[in-house]
Amino acid sequence: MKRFFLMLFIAFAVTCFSACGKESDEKDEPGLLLGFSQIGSESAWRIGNTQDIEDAAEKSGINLMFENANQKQENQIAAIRKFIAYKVDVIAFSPIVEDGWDNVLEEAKDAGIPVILVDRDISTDKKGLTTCLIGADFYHEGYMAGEYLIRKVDGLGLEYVNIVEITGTVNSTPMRQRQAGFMDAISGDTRMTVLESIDGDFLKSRGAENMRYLLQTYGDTIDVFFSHNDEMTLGAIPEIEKAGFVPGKDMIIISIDGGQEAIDVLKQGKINCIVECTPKLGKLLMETALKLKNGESVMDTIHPEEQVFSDEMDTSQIAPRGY
Ligand code: GZL
Repeated sequence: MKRFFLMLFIAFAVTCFSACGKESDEKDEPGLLLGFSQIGSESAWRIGNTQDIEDAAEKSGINLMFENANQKQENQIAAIRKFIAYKVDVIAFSPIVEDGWDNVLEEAKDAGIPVILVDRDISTDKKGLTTCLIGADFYHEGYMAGEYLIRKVDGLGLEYVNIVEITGTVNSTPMRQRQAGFMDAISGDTRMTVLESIDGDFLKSRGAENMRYLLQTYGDTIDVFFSHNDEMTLGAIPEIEKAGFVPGKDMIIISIDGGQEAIDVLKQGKINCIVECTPKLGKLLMETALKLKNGESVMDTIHPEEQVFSDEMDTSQIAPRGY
């Protein structure tokens, strides 16, 4: 009988230890660690993008190491090196400009850490530095802006229009491609003249400053204002009003992003068209990071769905934007 109880105790002890072993293994099995370098907080779009990525990481149980570069490329490069040192599973970042990433991305490649581009692209001759780009088709955004302008000019029966453009950060993907798409869309239309294109760096303050300069230079000859993002548009509109012009009437205003503040101004008739550029890339990013960690293949480029909001529709029906 004693032997029976001894065997029972041994069996019980073995079970406990193996279960503890499993529990401690499970505790030791960490979730995916994702390092993300964000450009900064320059716009409602960027702030919405950050929030969406943080929410998506929490929902998917992914550990997010987040670094805000405060609009400096050198801070993004330092963040990527930090992620390499921490041996994260996946690196993701939104490159503030397209050039200057080869060295640090070679280091990530040598460390065997896959890199996902979020929002913006890089320019490189080297192969295999990144696995995937998750972001808008900026060329198509610019092209849709140009197509809207052609429809608007047709509808107003205008024989010619003078255009001013305030661009986003020079050498950034959205700046390059939005400008290319817009200019390609209007290039065959002899009614269109671009008076000047000026860098606003996606900043509200620069939108105001540049519009002051353009109004002082071209005055009431400006018929159209094409802006690469809502922040600059919202900075420019008070300057247009101070100069005695009615935005959306005396000047056709076309913007890009589609944040709530700008949509509300569209509803007031002070902006004529906003091409959507969704900041909600978090879910796509987490899905892609998990696929890479599991050794699954991913698409080279993932473009989210986007639409155009304009005075051609009943703008009162536009749903809350969430950013
Ligand atoms: C576009 C994004 C741009 C936004 C701006 O995807 O990179 O940067 O249009 C933001 O508002 O600053």
